Amino acid sequence: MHDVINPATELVIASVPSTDAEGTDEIIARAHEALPAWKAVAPGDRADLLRRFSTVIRDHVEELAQLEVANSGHTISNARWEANNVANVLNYYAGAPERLFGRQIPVPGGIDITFQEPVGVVGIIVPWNFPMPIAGWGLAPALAAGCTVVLKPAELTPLTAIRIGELALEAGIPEHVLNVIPGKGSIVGQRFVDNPLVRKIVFTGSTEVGERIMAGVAPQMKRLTLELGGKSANVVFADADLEKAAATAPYGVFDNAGQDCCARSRILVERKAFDRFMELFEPAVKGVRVGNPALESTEMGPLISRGHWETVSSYVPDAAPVAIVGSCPTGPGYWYPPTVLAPVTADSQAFQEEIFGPVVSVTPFDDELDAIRLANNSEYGLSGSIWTRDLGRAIRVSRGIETGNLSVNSHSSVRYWTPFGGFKRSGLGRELGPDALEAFTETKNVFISTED
Ligand code: TAP
Repeated sequence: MHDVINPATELVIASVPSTDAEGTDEIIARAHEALPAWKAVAPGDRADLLRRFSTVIRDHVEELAQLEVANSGHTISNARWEANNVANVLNYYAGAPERLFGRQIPVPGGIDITFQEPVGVVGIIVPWNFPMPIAGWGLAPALAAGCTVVLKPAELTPLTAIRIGELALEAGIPEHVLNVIPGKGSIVGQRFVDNPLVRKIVFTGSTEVGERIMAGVAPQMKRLTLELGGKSANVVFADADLEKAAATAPYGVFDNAGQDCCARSRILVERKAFDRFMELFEPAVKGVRVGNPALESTEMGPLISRGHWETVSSYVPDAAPVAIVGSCPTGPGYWYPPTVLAPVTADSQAFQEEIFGPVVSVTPFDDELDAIRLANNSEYGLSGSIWTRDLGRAIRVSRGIETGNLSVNSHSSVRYWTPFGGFKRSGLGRELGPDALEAFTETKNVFISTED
């Protein structure tokens, strides 16, 4: 058993089984046995089941959100958004089973037709920072494609995934089609990698573990989607609406206490606007309301664990160039205040490494080329923002930055209608958007002779 701790109180709120390797293999075997029947469900019926699943989630948004507040320290408003996101994504992919078309290709001597076949059992490995949405982005298109799913939530945050598994059954998803398996990554996750009945892995987590999984699946040529770390740039040009850029910058990096792969944790500001930006940024940072995540007014909760608190703190040693510090509660809970380091040079650890906490660095740049060079001075390429009133520049800089998801004059990152994923060491493949089912199907072509 594993104790689940509320990061805002440090109290144990539940105890969850730690599945062992044998137990994991048994569940994988059942998911494999459930495949033929799930694949045979008529597309319209599979669509109906996914819509019903979406509705049941929608009916339980408040319960799921409260569970996430207690387990992960997410603010209640974020947690409601996250639960609704699962319902929305299920509803979106409920449109897919009836649109899984093949093609008809005229070839000499006959025709060739193609089929999109489900890859088989899909293993989804979820990190602790967004337990609900990340589970949903994998399981919804996988189920829509006719795959069955084994899903491992993070050991720190298993509660909402376990509940979503129960709600799937309540919605009529057949037994063993969606299987939630709590336990350790090194045991349950490793079985997903090693067990040949799992044909595809969707991994979201650190680049380090992603690398190991990629190497681990190579001998079996298992299909793989990787959503990994980030160190995204928020690029602010002097011609931008500086008031808006500065007022929203805290929410682009401190949302979910900075435990966000898309966090804009490097703010790059054109040198001639640097002082003005910092002047505007200070009250915005100090105004972030950090505290009890169950309160409607709270904007930022605690970090996930004591161990993670120590990691984040290590990026702010006594000698760090701390320019602005916000406030946070004292007492029980893994609280860390919004912290701004400035000016930070590109060779420093805070500029290069993913801190995954509410710590942001600010660095000046000289011109467009310098901004692109600095933004690309990272092994990661997941997200980012560009602030300018010059549309041509916004497009030029967007094309220049090596990253998968950008927003102009906005800090939003993920929309389930559009493909999401990273360049460089931020990942492999794309989730969400209209083409997501390609990652859960194999294309088969069948030649039909028209010879006499
Ligand atoms: P990890 O430590 O990599 O853990 C992620 C998941 O992998 C957990 O469920 C973990 O299990 C499991 N795992 C650990 N070792 C494993 C192994 N050997 N084989 C299979 N599974 C294993 O990451 P984290 O600290 O939870 O999450 C933070 C990281 O995720 C950050 O780098 C963040 O940027 C990234 N992230 C990326 C995205 C996208 S969409 N790109 C979104 C969110 C987060 P345990 O429960 O045992 O730890």
